[in-house]
Amino acid sequence: MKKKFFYSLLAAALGTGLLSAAPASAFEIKSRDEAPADFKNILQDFRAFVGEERRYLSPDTIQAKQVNLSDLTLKFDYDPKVFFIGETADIYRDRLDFKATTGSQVETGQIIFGDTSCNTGDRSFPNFSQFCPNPNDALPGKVAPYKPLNVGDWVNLGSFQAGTKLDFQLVANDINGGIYENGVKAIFGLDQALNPDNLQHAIAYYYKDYLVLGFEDIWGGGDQDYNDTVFAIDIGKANARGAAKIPEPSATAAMFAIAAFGLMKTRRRQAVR
Ligand SMILES: [Ca+2]
Ligand SMILES: [Ca+2]
Ligand SMILES: [Ca+2]
Repeated sequence: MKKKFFYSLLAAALGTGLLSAAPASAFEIKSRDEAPADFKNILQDFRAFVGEERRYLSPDTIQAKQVNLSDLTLKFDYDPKVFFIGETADIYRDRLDFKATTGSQVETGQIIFGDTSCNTGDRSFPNFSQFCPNPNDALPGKVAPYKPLNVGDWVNLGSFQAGTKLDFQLVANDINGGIYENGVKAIFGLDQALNPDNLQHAIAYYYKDYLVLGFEDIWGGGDQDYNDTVFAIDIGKANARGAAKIPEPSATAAMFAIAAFGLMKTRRRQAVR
């Protein structure tokens, strides 16, 4: 009897299109509680890489933090993991995609996070506003991966062999229909030369064997705060240490430098007032 009732419910749901709205997700999004201990222990530190909405970064800083593409090529076999850190996107809700190239084999168009907005429901997370100054409510009818994220939500990208090139793309405001300029969709990658506006849209930091990437989601660069979507990648200690590190005295110094940008901005604001 119970089974019959279930199937009639199922049929009704299918009939109304309720169930067909659920998209297939390539990756299972897990919570920070399920994250490896190494990550959980330093999760609070990562807020320094988000920084303020519309923070000022000098052109030199932006250029110095250009992603070194060779760092994304695995030197050792590994299961890379991607952790959502935060965002400062106000109206836009971006989508993060993953691409892997192993020899001539290309896996492309895989959605990691369909809505890289911070979840308003995560406000009780310590220092939430420093990770997420502009959180958003879920859009009606959307299910994972098209739902806002909690800080530290993550996916395991799967097993990849040495020589695999990892790549990430940000599809600006995709869930709201995307952004178009002269009919060209705003999809920004790590390689500036391949971006439709020919501008740099990502900056990179190393922190304790994690590669942290921050994206600028505005066509033409906009406010250039490069924190509209921020995520950390675990490429494995061996890969991270084998990578040609981005010139930076130390991660701690980088964090202080970022904090200083925030401070300068605050002072400027106070001066204006
Ligand atoms: Ca922003
Ligand atoms: Ca937001
Ligand atoms: Ca921005």
